[in-house]
Amino acid sequence: MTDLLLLSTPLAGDTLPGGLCPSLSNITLGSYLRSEGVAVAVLDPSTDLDDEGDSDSPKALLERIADAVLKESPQMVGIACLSPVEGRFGAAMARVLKQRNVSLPIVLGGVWVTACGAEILERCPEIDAIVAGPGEQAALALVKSGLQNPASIPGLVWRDGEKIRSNPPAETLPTAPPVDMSLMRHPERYDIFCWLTSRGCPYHCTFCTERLTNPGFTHNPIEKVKADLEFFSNMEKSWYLWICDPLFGVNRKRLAEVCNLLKETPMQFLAESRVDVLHPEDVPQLAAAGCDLIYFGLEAVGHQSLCELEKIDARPKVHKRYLEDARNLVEACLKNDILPVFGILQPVPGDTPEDLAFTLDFLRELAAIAERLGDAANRLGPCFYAFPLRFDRGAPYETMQGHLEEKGVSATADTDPLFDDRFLEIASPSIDEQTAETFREAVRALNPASDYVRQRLLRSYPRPYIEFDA
Ligand code: B12
Ligand code: SF4
Repeated sequence: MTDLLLLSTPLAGDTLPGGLCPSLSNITLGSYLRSEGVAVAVLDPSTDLDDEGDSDSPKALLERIADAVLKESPQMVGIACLSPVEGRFGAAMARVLKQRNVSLPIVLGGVWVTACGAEILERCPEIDAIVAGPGEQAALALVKSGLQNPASIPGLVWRDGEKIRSNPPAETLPTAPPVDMSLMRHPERYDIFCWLTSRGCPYHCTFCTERLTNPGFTHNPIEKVKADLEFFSNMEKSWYLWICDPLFGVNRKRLAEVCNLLKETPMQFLAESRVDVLHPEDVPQLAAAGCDLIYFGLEAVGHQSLCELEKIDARPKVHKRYLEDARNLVEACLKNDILPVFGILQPVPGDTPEDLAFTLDFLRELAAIAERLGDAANRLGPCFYAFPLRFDRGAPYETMQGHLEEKGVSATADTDPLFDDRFLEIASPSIDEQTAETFREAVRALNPASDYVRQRLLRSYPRPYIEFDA
């Protein structure tokens, strides 16, 4: 009998580039619950359904997933929702499951629902409860007592007659058990594994929701890191690791320890960091450990833009160092055969055409480093991902409405204020939507055209989620 079945959002079919990757939220939660003796199962529709129905419509796919869920007669179903796209799947799935079995409890958890639990319950009668914040203790309590004593479950958002109540969230557990590979029914079908060696981030950028589920910054015990890597290394198929610690490399001693462990594995990996956190001197050991790509959340270049995002403080010398760090890291990465990839979120509130021109000049300068290095750049050049700035629920920007109005900012109009992704549309009176898109195109045009670089980028892409109507 399954006490709790954790369901993952299905990924788009294999006509798209990019690989399959299991839900880290479900694997983390499932590993903890198994270690506590709970009968937990993870169902990933991307790998675990039978092969028929490859060309399902979203509606038919939901029915097929419901067949697979109900066949296992779980006591409860949990759905991880880290962003609105997973929330839309969660809402649609709950509706179909409840139509087929009205007494099956359905609980949602994850970063996105943490920010809007009460609204989800108001809108979706098929969802029984939400877990806000870290989910381990809540899921354990839910498995033990179901929804009979909701006030005792940490982080639970629940219905009490006509009212919606919220319990204080649990604290992040100081330690986590190793990844339990047996939770994946077909580990050989995955290509990429998202994995963390630490949780949280000491910074507080205005657009970022990192603190919602991880208010503190903690390293996973090195024994867990070691045990996970041993599991991965014993697999027949070698996955590509996406190390998604928000700030990989913040502690240099720890970085060296993790790199020494990674070096012993056959896996290649990418890591994510900031230009003012990772030291160029640490790049060679990352390369020796199997790193072939580093993603830097550069986000912006000009002083006003970086201060606006609270990426840096207002001191000019900090800004100067930020740019210098970016230059040095491009050079170190290229020389060590690591592809440096920079995320750019400009235009940001208050930007002017001069801010955007300044950024483009700087990014051109970064691109020119590859030309200057010639053969020493290992056929690589820096890559730039230009995204519109997201206004995610629960990010500091949510509480800064007056500030945004003052800067002349407007966001994309919500057709559905709960389930729609929300982006910055007009950054300031002098930057309209068209100027913003023209800027992003100019940034993307700086990317190396080579197929060699493209292949390296594609290797690290998880396929996008399938879209469902909430
Ligand atoms: C891994 C990851 C991904 C992976 C997810 C797939 C995978 N294989 O797991 C990929 C690369 C696909 C991805 C994509 C995206 N991501 Co992402 N991603 C992350 C990342 C780095 C880690 C998430 C994670 O697994 N954490 C570890 C687990 C254990 O923590 P957790 O999910 O919070 O789970 C805990 C609790 O929330 C809770 N819980 C979670 N699920 C459940 C379920 C139940 C039933 C219960 C009881 C509890 C529970 O318990 C868990 C244990 O404590 C986070 C940042 C972060 N550090 O969290 C960003 C993050 C979640 N992503 C984010 C974003 C914006 C995106 C994208 C929109 C990016 C984009 N531009 O496309 C897309 C979303 C998809 C889309 N197309 O729209 C934002 C979300 C912002 C928001 N609130 O909406 C985050 C927070 C990054 C950030 N700081 O801004 N992402
Ligand atoms: S954007 Fe990066 S550096 Fe800023 S708070 Fe989020 S995780 Fe930390």
